[in-house]
Amino acid sequence: MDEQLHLPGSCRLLRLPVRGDERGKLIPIEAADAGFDIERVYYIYGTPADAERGFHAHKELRQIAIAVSGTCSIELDDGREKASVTIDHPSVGLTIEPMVWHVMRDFSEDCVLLLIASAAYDEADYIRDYERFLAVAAEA
Ligand code: T46
Repeated sequence: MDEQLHLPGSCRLLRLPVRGDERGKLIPIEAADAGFDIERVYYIYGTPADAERGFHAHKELRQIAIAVSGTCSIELDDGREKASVTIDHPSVGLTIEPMVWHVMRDFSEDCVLLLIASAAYDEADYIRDYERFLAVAAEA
């Protein structure tokens, strides 16, 4: 995997390694590629086009988001700068680092958004209040 452009909070776009032949394509993701020990995988699908998800930051969780089907956009905000990234191919991963407020929107009807995560689900790791997020980010 390699990185491409500057994004808030040290988030990165990753080009995932496509192993393709006449039978189709396969993309392996190992912990060494992810940059963290993979503890959880989940996916989001069936999202209405006008729905917005996220609206939180994680204190410690590291994640990689991959649109394994379809497209969506992810807004990233580290409290100082914002950027919106459209992910639209199974060979592209977007890292979502700790203390990055993120909002997912513009889901295509066929979007399946795969998340690879560094820890088990823990509601205590979420900051869901934007003003609190800004205050914590300002202290960092
Ligand atoms: C994130 C973005 C990208 C679980 O029970 N286990 C899980 O592993 C997750 C991720 C969620 N849940 C439950 C908690 C809620 O009752 O599933 C429900 C929906 O979760 P949430 O409203 O947090 O979904 P999103 O799409 O706003 O956020 C999710 C992840 O929660 C979050 O960590 O970074 O996707």
